[in-house]
Amino acid sequence: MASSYKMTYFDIRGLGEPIRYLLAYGGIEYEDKRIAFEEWPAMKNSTPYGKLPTVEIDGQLFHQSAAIARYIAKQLKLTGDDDVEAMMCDIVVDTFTDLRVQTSSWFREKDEAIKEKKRGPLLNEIVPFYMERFEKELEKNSGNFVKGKLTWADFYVAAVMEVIGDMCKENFLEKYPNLKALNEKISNIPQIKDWIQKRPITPF
Ligand SMILES: N[C@@H](CCC(=O)N[C@@H](CS)C(=O)NCC(=O)O)C(=O)O
Repeated sequence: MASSYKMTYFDIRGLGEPIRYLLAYGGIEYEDKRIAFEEWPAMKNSTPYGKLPTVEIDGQLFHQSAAIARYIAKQLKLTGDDDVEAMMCDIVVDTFTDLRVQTSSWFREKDEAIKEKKRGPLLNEIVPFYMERFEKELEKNSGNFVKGKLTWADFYVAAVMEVIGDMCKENFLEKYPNLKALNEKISNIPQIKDWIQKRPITPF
């Protein structure tokens, strides 16, 4: 296990929160550096691909949130029991990312008229398309995504689902009981509960 972690991200939960959840779960100490949006333009070019989060592990700088989360999950034995289960975790995270990308692209739309026009299809077609399928996966796997086992896919979805709900100003959890139960299960893990209580309050 590495000995020093420094995460740099904006002062939001966003793509950083699954990483923060996993670090909290593992009891891994880290520096949670949050930069203001105004600081970002001057800093962007100093990051590997002009995006955050980045995580410095024992002095080495990494980017891509899912790769970082997967690495930490491996250290914590949260990638399932074999390569197939590890792939199943990736499939959940990548599929959830397909949904997340659509919601955040809608969220960032600057033209209010276009945004309003796209809100209906997003909430009434795209989100249910994914959520209904996630519900079935959870049902089939006794409440977790992969073979009834706790994996990083559960942490990832629990954290990011709240974020996309906040972006859309919709409480998705009320509509999808299996996802709600998963979210509660993860939120009630003592280390996560402790983190949620002390983390900065952010809009998403
Ligand atoms: N695939 C990347 C996406 C990173 C990403 O899009 N980060 C956004 C914040 S959530 C960002 O850095 N935006 C600032 C910019 O693009 O200038 C990851 O998962 O880390």
